[in-house]
Amino acid sequence: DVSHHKRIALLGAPVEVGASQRGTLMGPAAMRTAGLGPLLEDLGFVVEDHGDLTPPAVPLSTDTPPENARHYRVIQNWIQALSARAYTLAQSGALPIFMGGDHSLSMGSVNGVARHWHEQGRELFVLWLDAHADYNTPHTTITGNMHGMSAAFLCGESGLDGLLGAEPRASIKPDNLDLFGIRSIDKLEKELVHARKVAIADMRQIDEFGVGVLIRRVIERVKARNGVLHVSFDVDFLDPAAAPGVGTMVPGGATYREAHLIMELLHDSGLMCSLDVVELNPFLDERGRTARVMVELVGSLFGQQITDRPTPSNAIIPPA
Ligand code: B3U
Ligand code: MN
Ligand code: MN
Repeated sequence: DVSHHKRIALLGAPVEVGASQRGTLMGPAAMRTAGLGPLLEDLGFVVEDHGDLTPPAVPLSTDTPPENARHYRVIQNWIQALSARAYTLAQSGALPIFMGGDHSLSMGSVNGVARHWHEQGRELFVLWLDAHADYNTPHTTITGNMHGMSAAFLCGESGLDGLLGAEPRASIKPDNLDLFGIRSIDKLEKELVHARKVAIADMRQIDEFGVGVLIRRVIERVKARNGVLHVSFDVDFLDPAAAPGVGTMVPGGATYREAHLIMELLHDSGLMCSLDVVELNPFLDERGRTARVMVELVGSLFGQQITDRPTPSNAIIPPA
C-alpha cells in the first residue's frame, strides 16, 4: 500500500516537440494557474513544487538518431533529465506528479520511477489513459512524432535504444501495461500491441462493461502481484466536449463523469505511486476549461469526494 504518501512533488516538464502541435509547453503553468498546488494542500498533502525541469540544450549522447523519430535529440535530453529526476523524487518518498508537456515525457518519468520500484522489489504497473496506444516505434510510425512511441519504448521495444544514454533502462513488462480509452490506433501499431499481448480497454469495452468494472479489473491485477501503479493521463482520453485544450481531438472519449469515477476508484485502491498529466495544450483551450477539469480530476485522484461519506461496497468480482 503506497497510500501513506503525505508528500506530493510537482515537477513540470514543458516539452512540446514530441507532438505535432505546439503549445503543450504551457501545460505546467496552466495546471498551476488552475490551482493544483492549493487543492492538494486542502486535501491534506504537503506539496513541494520543484518548478519546471530545464534539460541541457546540448545533446549528451553520441549515438546515431534513428530515422522517423522527429526531434530525437531534444527529446533525448528531456528523457535523460526526467528519468534521473523521477528516480530521485520517487526515492525521496514523495509521490511525484509530472506535469507535461507532451506524452514523450513519460519515457523519462516512468523509466525513473520503474527503476526505483524495481530496486525495492516491487513490480510497476502502468495505466495509460489515452485515446491512443502510443505503441509505435521508429519502425512503425507514420507521423514520426515521439509522443506516439512512449508506451512501446517503456515496454522495451527496440528502435530508440540510445535514448537514455547513461541512464539505466528500467523497462516494464508489456503484461503490466493497461491501455485504457483507446479509439485511435495505427495498423502496424495494432499488430505490435497484439503481438505483445498488451491489455486494452477500448471504447467499445467501456460502453459495454462500464469504467467501474474495467478499472476494478486493473486494480485487482496490481494488487494480486503486490505491485504499485503509475497513472499516465493523456488529456485526449477525455471527450473533446469535456476537454478541448488538446492537440489531437478524437471524438467518443471518456465523459467527465466516467473520468471522475476512475479517479475515485484509483484513489480508493491506494496503489498509485506516481502520475503524469500530459498533452494539456492551453494554447488551444477555451478560457482555461481543460486545465480546470484536469485539476479537478487530480483532486478526485487524491481523495476529493462529494459527500465525504464511506462509499457503499457493491464491488463486482472481476473475472480471472
Ligand atoms: N498514432 C499516431 C497518432 C498519435 C499518437 N499520439 C497522439 N497522436 N497524440 C502517431 O503519431 O503515432
Ligand atoms: Mn498519449
Ligand atoms: Mn493521446
